[in-house]
Amino acid sequence: MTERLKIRRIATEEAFSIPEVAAKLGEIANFPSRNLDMRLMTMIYANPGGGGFLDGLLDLEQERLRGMDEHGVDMHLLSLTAPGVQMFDADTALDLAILANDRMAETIARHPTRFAGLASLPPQSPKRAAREMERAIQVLKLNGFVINSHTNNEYLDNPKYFPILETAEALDACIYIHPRAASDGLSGPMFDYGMDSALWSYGVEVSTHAVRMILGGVFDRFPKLKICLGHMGEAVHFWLWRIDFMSLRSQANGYAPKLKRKPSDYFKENFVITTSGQESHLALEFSIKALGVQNIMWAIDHPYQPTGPAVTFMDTAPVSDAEREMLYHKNAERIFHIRSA
Ligand code: 1DF
Ligand code: MN
Repeated sequence: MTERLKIRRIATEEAFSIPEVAAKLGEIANFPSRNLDMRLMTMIYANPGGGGFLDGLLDLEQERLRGMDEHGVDMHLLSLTAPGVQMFDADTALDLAILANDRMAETIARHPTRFAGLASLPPQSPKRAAREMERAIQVLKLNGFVINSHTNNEYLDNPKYFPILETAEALDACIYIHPRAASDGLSGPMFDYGMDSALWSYGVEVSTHAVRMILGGVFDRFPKLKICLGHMGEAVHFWLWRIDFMSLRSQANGYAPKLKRKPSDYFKENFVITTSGQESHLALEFSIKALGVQNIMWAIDHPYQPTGPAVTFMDTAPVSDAEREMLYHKNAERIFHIRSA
């Protein structure tokens, strides 16, 4: 192992899949569609080489653990890779979420110091999703939830999803809103130049999702709800001053419900962020100043991002030792209820 700082490293946006989900995504990828997720799905699930990612997604206990050891990564907080079960019909989505959650829990049970996990759920059926959420936390002892942004072009400010938000709040379990490609209404200009996925559309999609939830009053209704955003908060905090200012006008015009607080207050209290796939010290420094170091967690985004540079990024970040401990593991332990080592 390369000489590294001795510190517990918990990586918080680490993707995996199971063969059953991969096979179903392969079927979908073969349908003709203009949905923006299709390019990535075809590359990974309907391509003999799996786009170079499928092996890494399906492997939990071989190369993944070896790579973690090599780079001093103690734990992966696992999540079923995007788009999760959100492109399936409701019954398939529920069945596959349950299967993926069970598999993840079995893996965690075999390696309780190496893995923790965010449970999947089928937003397509919010009431059944809520029951699986309770099982995931209370029976499987998982650590929170992942939702891969929109479902059939709808967002979590839609009241049909309130059973999911209410359940997450009641369980004190954070929902990680992970990207998928931009919904149909946002996707038009994203088909060119490779803008369809992580390069641009993922951030537009998830930042839009977060702003919809804030402006729609979700956090007045669920004041203890915690949402996690990857990719350095999808840059939402860069916009807070402008959103605060402009939201006064949109509320006065009756375009948006009257909020109890400023949009920025909700972002600072109801959101936490991770550094996945955004290895810029400048962006990290800004985020610490804007949001407080207690709200930021380290992530790699395995297998889509390489581990070594993600570790070097945080090992060399211009922060104090105490701040590095928070970024690398203490915040994740608190927010995702991971036992401290
Ligand atoms: C990619 C990036 C794919 C992220 C992902 O899941 C993903 C990519 C399908 O680079 O194609 O989770 N990401 O979070 O940045
Ligand atoms: Mn990711």
